Amino acid sequence: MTGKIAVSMMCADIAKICETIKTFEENDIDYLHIDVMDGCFVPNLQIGVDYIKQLRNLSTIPLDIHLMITEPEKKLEWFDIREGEMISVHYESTENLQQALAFIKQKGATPVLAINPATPVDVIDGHITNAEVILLMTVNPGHAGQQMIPQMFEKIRDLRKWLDNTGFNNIEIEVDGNVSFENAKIMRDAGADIFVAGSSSIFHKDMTLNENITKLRSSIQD
Ligand code: S6P
Ligand code: MG
Repeated sequence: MTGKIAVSMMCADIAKICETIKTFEENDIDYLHIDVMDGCFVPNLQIGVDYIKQLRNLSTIPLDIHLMITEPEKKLEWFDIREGEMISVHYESTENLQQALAFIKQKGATPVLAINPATPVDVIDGHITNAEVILLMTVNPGHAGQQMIPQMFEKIRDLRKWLDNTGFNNIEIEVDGNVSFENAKIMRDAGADIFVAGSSSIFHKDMTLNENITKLRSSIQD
């Protein structure tokens, strides 16, 4: 068994985007991870609705859209969500989490509940039946190229244990932030299933994309 890879498109070289996507398709990459930031929920602005629509025409790889925006339930309609995509909404971003997760499910996509590093795992308790994946941020959201917060390894272990002990062992854990080759291995052993790969792995400058993909795959192999 191997974990799934969601490549972080904000780390891709825009000048080589078609070539890069072709390499991902040839390597059976599982998802294209798209970070949407509104300059309000996080201190950065990143990628809009029209860019996402164009990206869908460039690739058959399903999108993993990570919404770092306030009140996502009021904006989900704009994204033209497709079946087979994963859509993450943050626990900290809205008081209407259930509405947001239910909308995603109704569109045939996978509802993902995202939590920030400072948010304890027990907040998911009341929302777990509406989510199919939990996205654990292992850095504070907003920027690529950060150092992972080391306590997050333990958080992955705690969440995996909690899910397994409460009958939710089918719920997957996605990790996002400094998923380096070394960290990915520890995260896999701790119970992570989906790995957001950015500047510290797939787009690492020392090797080619193909070499980086092979190296990451071997880190997340059981
Ligand atoms: C951060 C964002 C992430 C980053 C990714 C970058 O707010 O949600 O998806 O793009 O973590 O990867 P790396 O390896 O540069 O940390
Ligand atoms: Mg992300």
